[in-house]
Formats: sequence, C-alpha cells, structure tokens
Amino acid sequence: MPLTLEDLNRSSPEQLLAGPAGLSGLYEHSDWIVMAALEKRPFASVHAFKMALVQVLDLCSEAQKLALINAHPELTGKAQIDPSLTPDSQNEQQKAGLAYCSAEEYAALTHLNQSYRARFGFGFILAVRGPRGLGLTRTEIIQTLERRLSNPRDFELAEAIRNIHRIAEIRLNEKMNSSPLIGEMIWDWHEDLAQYSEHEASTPPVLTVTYLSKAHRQCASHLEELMKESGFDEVSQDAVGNVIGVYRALSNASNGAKTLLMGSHYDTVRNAGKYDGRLGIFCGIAAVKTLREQHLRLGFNIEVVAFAEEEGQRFPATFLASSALTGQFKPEWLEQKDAQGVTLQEAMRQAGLDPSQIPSIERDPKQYLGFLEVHIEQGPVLNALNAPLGLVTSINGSKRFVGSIKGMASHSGTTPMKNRKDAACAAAELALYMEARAAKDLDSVATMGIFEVPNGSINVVPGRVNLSLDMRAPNNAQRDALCIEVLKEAERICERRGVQLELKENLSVSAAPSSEALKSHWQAAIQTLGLKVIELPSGAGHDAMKIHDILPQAMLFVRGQNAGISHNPLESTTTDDMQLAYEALILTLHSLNQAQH
Ligand code: HGY
Ligand code: MN
Ligand code: MN
Repeated sequence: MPLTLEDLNRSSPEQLLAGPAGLSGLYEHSDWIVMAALEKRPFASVHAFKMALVQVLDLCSEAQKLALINAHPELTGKAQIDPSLTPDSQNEQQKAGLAYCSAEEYAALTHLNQSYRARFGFGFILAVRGPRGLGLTRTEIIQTLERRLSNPRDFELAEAIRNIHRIAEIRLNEKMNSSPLIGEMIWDWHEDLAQYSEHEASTPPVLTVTYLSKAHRQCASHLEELMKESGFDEVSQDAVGNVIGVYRALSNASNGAKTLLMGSHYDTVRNAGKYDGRLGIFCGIAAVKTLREQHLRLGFNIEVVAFAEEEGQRFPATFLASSALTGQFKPEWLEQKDAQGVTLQEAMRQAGLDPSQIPSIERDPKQYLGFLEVHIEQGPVLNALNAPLGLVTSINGSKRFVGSIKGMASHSGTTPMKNRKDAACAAAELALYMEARAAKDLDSVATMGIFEVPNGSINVVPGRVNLSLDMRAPNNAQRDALCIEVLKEAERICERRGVQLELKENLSVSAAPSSEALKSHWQAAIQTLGLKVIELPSGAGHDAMKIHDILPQAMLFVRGQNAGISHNPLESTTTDDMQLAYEALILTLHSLNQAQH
C-alpha cells in the first residue's frame, strides 16, 4: 500500500520506517533524518514534509553532512558488483544506465570519482535519476562530474546535500506512488518545443530561437497547435507574432467578464536553456487544460500570451512583443536592422506579419484584472535555500547601451605602448570600473556582455571595439546613479586614451514592484501547498515589467538546478518543481476567482 499524507501525520515513526513502502532508506543509511523531521508533524502536505527534511539537514553540522554523504555508494560503473549498494541505489544507478558502462566510460568515471574525492575529501553525489526522473545518460553523469570538479568545496558540499534531497524526493514519490504527472507533461512540452532551433543539426544540441527566424515561426505554430489541443476557446497570432489563447469566463460572469493575462516569452538568447520564458507559457496552458478537463469556467476570461520577443537578440528593440500589448511599440523600431542588414519591417513581412496592424494589439487596461508570470528564477537564491518556489517582490530596472570605442589600429610590434590608441584596453578599463562601481551598491549589477574586436588580428593593436553596457538596480534612482557615473568614467577613460566613444541607449525599463493584491494570491497558494513563502527581487528582466506599465502584475519564481544558472544550456528545473508551479498557479486562479465574487 502506498504511503499517504495521513500515514505521515498519524502512524508511529517506527511504523513509518518499516516495510517496503516504509521511509527507511529515504536518506541512505540515515533514518535519523526522517525521525527528526517527523517531530515537526502534522504536515499540511507532502511538500511540507520535504521542507521539514531540508530543515533537519540545514541545522546539521558539517561532520553530520559528511557522514551522510559518505554513506552513499560511489557512482561506480558496475552497480551490481558493489554489495554495499542498497536496493534503492542499485535500482537508481541501473535506471541511469550506469550498470553497463563502456570500458572508457568506466575508466573515466573511476578516475573522476577518485579525483573528486581527493579534491574534496568526500564522495561525488548526483541524483542520477535526474530532473525528469527517468535517469541521466552516462555522458551527462560524466560531464556533470567533470564540471563539478572545478567548484569550490563549500559549494560542492551544499550541492551534494541538494542532490541527496533530490534522491529522497524521487524515492518518496515512489513510496507514495505519486508522480508529478503535470510537471512531467510540462517538462515534455519543453523538450518538444526545443526541437526548433537555429542550430538544427548541431551536436551537442544548441537552442537558439531569435525573433522571426524559421525556428521562431515553427515555435509559434507549435504553440498555436498546443493551445488548440489544450482546450482554449480562441487561439490566434497577432501582428508581432505573439501567440494568444483565450479561455472564456462563465457566460454569466458578474464582472462583465474581465480578463486575467498570463504568459511569458518563447524567444531565447543564443545557446540558451530550454526553460527561460517557456515555463511561464506552459504553466498557463496546463492550467487552462485542467480547467477545460474539469469543465470549469471562472468569473473572468483567461488570456495566455506567448510573447514573441523579449530577449532583444536579433534586433535592438527588447521587450518588443510586450511593448506592443502596452501600446509602447515604437514605429522607428521597424527600421532597425539585424546583423545581416534585414530591417525589422522586412523580417515581419517575410514572416507574413502586417506591421500596420501593430497598433491594434494594444490592450485596454480597464478590461483586465492584471498579469501573472511564472518564470525560472535564473539565479542561485531558491536553489541555495532548497526552496522550490519564490515570490517576486520587484523586478530590477535596467538601462542598456550599445556602441563602440574607436582608437587607431597599428602594428603591435612597432607601436610604442605610450603612443597607442588601443580601443580594447579602453573598453577593458571601462568594464573593470563598471564592475567595481556596481559591486559597491551590493544589489546593483553591471555587465559588458558584448566586447568584440571586429576583424581583429594577433599582431594589430585593436582600433575598434564593439561593446554593450547592461546596468540594473532594484530602483530607478540607484540604476540612474550607476549609469551616470559609468558614462562619466567612460568619457574620462576615452579622453585620457585619445579614443572616441559612441554609445546609444537601447533600453530603459523601470523597476517594477509587484502588485501586493496579486502577490497575496500567489502567497496564499504557496502556503496552501505547505511551502515556506520566500520573497526575492528579480535581477532578470521579464515581460511582466513592461506589462507593469498598464496592469498590476506579480511573478512566481521556480527554483533552477545547477545553482540557478540561466542563459546557458545548463539551465534546468525538475518535474516536481514544475508540478508545484502549476499547482500554485491553479490555486492562485481559484483564489482570484473567489475574490471576484
Ligand atoms: O536580460 C534579461 O534580464 C532577460 O532575460 N531578457
Ligand atoms: Mn532571458
Ligand atoms: Mn525570460
């Protein structure tokens, strides 16, 4: 009989540990962790029990953590040859295909394991069943081990504990015979959408979907189909390529059927992760799919928007798609050119879009209740706290500049150091100043993401550098003070070095505090799930910060794996966390619905 929440709250600890569905072995040879967590019952949910397990380990000494880590078997290639493996470990490692390594793989694993233990003084721990729960490939395991070898020791100690919690989560799911089915569906939707990329045949696969590329158009059609299959009443694409699904309200809706807007973006940065933006679209679609299957209609329409452009990769106009919804699309953007000289207007026409229809995209705020966005955190906070969900307090405001520094290209062998007009050194000096100046604020960030010497040569002093500045802060005053000082220092550096600076501001977006009212609905949902409410600012920009200009908005963050890395193929989250985000959204919709009556 699978374990239930009822059992967790009522059975004696001894009963809970005993038997095949018992909790003994949830943490390898360390039942004391379960016993300590059970002292915190009753639990409002299984997630609350998992949080209690996390808290037990949070309060442990390093010695206790090391003992737990070293109670785990080495990730050996021949799982069945090591009798100390517990049935669970044996099962997990076989599922991950570790039992049948090639001689090279086995040698690599053994060598890396030894190097890892020698470097850190404890064994390498990895939840080999992975974020989808079906098992990582041997290649993924070996690559992860190689990558983590270069981490600092304290990070690896924490990462080992995070993986142990993930192993326990998967084991607990099996003991409760409960799989995160919607989370798995959403995970698989990401995989399906990631088939479309501008690097079709590359190995390893690289995901790049920039605005109105062939892959981008394929994504739009794919999302349209998915929305139709999921039961939306109307599905359409607008003049900038947003894919919009509407799920209508109850016919006799009291509030004249206002609309709740949800969604996020489906374009990506270059060599991107699979979840940035897309998770928010898929959670919205999954929520409507569930309402449709339950034959439920709410007191408001639901409009899920898959925004076509948020990343500003192909054209400088960033947040182009959400700007169209807020009536802030600038006609002069149509003249912007991409790296191949194609104007935005031409790209739209080639994609079958009609720029003359863009003004009609603008939404009337009076028709809307607000905007909800689910998004991966894209940062380390929730991952470090072992917390699956977070509530966004405010989205940092940002300003971006693109431009160049022009010096004088000259012979690297004959040009004396004091006579140079080295554009790269000027840019480097500015980058280091900007880094130090942002760090002074503690919660500002500044990045020179583009720093390139066009047609550079090994024996030529760089005559030109193309560069970008991205500066952000929790409020506009702090953001602007940072920008002013950086731009002044840029002038001083170029003056002193005798080089010319050309910079153009290409984005200025205000800090966007979350709507307290909408936040309160997210908060109630998180509490209903039995999770701790963790509030945090968003360092990343989101469509919500543009929609903020006309509607109240609030975001839910979902924990990222691999220290929350993002804008990188290592970006990851788990099916269990996706499930929780979906459940929080459903609860929030019902909470908003009750508030309408
Ligand atoms: O840059 C950002 O913060 C977002 O990912 N576009
Ligand atoms: Mn992004
Ligand atoms: Mn994003």
